[in-house]
Amino acid sequence: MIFRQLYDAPSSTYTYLLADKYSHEAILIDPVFEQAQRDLALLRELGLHLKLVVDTHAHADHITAAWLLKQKTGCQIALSASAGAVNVDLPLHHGQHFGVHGIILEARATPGHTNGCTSFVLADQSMVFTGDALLIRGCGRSDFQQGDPARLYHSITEQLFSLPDTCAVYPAHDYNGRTRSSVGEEKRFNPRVGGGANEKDFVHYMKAMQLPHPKKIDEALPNNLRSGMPESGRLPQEPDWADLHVSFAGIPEVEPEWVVQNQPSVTILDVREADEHGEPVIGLHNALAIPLSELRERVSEVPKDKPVVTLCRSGRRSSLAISILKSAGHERVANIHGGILHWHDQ
Ligand SMILES: N[C@@H](CCC(=O)N[C@@H](CS)C(=O)NCC(=O)O)C(=O)O
Ligand SMILES: [Fe+2]
Repeated sequence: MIFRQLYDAPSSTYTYLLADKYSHEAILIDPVFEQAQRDLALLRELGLHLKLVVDTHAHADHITAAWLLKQKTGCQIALSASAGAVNVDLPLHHGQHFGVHGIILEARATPGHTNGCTSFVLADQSMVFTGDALLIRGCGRSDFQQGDPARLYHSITEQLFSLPDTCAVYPAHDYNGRTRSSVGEEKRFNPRVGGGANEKDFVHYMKAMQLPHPKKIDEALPNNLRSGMPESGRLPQEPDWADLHVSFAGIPEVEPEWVVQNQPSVTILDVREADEHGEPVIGLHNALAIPLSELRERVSEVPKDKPVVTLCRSGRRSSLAISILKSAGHERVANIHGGILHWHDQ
């Protein structure tokens, strides 16, 4: 299985990518709206097809990217039926097995943080995605969204602690940068529910906690009850001057083929050194040549009337040119993906 743990720093949320290495079908668990472009870039670069997005619950602290990713890829949206959200293609019930070709997850209802909270157990029980039911050395709060500490206690001890001790625990958040735990570890060391704590111990602990409400709760909840569809029903605005994609490295890129067809409407900035200009680039007219080593000093020579696309031999140095141009106030910029090597291939 291909597995990645991705992080959204503003909400401390983990998104998980699970994909089958043979069928290339992929699942995303708990994707974050603002990170959809990053997730799509990773899928594209790994050659994966997103078939399913699934949230562990209706989050109160960030907006899910489920709807947005569906618009971009045609994937299906899964969520617990108890969450009561719309735009869900696959309403999940306790005990249900679901997934994609080569990856099967079991849905276990683990309410208590919210009443729709569901954990997802990988078929061989080597991993569990616990959402906010069980966090690393913690657990989700139970003071809003139909939260109920006694219910959460039973969810954790009966549905999660019954998994093998070796089962890796992957939560939806960690506020201290911890990435994974295991069922055995949490049974022993979880300060709220581990070490033989009984329901009373746990409930008193949870009731004594005083946490400020999540900053984005008023925006997040109504959006998440639409699976992340904005109230307007419209997709977020994206740059439309080019057929642009942003790489997982965060670099806006265009394909050489697009540049060949759109040369008059862009400035092509060739950042190779002077001694590299021997071989002509087939089909390239009127590039502005400024070597990368001189670009910071000479950036005012780059006209601002047109978008700028940057070029070098392999597309590496030209990607650094993008950040130099951006710091100089250029907004419409893109790297030519793969540089001259890829240009000649295309
Ligand atoms: N400071 C965070 C709030 C985080 C928060 O309340 N997180 C919820 C999960 S949605 C929780 O259960 N936290 C448990 C804890 O902090 O112990 C924000 O504003 O978003
Ligand atoms: Fe939550």
